[in-house]
Amino acid sequence: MKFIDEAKIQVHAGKGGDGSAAFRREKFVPRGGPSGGDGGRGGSVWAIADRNINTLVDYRFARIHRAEDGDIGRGADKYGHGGEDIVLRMPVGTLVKDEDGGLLADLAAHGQRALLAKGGQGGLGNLHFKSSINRAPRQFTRGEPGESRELLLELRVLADVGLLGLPNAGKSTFIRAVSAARPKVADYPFTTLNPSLGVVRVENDASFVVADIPGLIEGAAEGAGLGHQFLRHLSRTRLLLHLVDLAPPGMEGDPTGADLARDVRALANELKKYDPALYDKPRWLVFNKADLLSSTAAADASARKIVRALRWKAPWFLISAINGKGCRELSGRVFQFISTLEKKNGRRAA
Ligand SMILES: Nc1nc2c(ncn2[C@@H]2O[C@H](COP(=O)(O)OP(=O)(O)OP(=O)(O)O)[C@@H](O)[C@H]2O)c(=O)[nH]1
Ligand SMILES: [Mg+2]
Repeated sequence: MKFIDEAKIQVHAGKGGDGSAAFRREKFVPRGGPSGGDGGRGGSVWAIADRNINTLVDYRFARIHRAEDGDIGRGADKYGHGGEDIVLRMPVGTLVKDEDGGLLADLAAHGQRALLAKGGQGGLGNLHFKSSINRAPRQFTRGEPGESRELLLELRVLADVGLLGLPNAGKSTFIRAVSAARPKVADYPFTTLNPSLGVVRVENDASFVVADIPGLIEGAAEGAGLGHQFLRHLSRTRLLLHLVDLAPPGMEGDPTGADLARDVRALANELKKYDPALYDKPRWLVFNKADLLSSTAAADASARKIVRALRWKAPWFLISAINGKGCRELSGRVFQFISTLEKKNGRRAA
């Protein structure tokens, strides 16, 4: 299972400006010769690897990238201005492929550049066509078109945050609430069969990556449910969000929250069985489906009971993934947490 962030874009380089077919017409220059300058070169489209960008999410919104055309040549020996190049900043590690999947560029290191679409050459002005037998050429050439391409950008990404929880806890719903990813959501267990990623955008240049994985159940280490092999996708995350359904069917009459607390412990145990390092990762509790309780106060009281029963020391949150309530605040806190870690330890090598 590969986690791949991808985007399809179009790049269009600028057309070269046409050459000019002008003649000198100055007062004191009788029988002026050809004076048409060349057209300017069209702008090219480049990619550059930038370590400050970590996802391709921007390219899923802004798909078409066009560089300027070159100016046409003018009389009086004037050359047209070249069109401005554009440079697209992409995460380090981005692979640029053409429509057929052929690799055009591998932006492996910060600062590496690749030409994606070359600007058209400017046309030649009639200046160039003057010869001993033709002193007044009217010839000029047109600018060449710039290259145009459909490209596929691919980036292997590592998830910063992993979602953990029983089947139906609302993991996929949560990822839909906070990212553009659209994993399947349904009211039966084990809807998610394969892990998938969502890129959560906090502000303009600030984002992090969340992994949605299948539900985990007690006994997974022994093969119950979908087993626990998929937990390997969480091994390089920095934070786990443990989603808990506050109102699972059949547990409505659980005033002390004892059963839910027990479930939280059971899943934590499964983590430990898979890999003690996973168990030791920072883990936050996220109580979901607050909307199913009679009021926010009632949901908050339920959550507090569980927190108390667990003697939970780490952060915890109350959300409603289905209507997005509390999700922004949670994403903000997650982002803060991850960026603080990054400042301390440096960015994780991919
Ligand atoms: N009322 C309510 N329902 C929710 C909320 N979040 C999720 N659900 C519902 O709970 C059911 C399960 O949601 P999913 O997002 O598929 O749960 P999951 O944790 O991804 O489940 P698996 O992939 O099977 O492990 C769906 O019917 C959702 O609509 C919520 O905040 N409130
Ligand atoms: Mg799911």
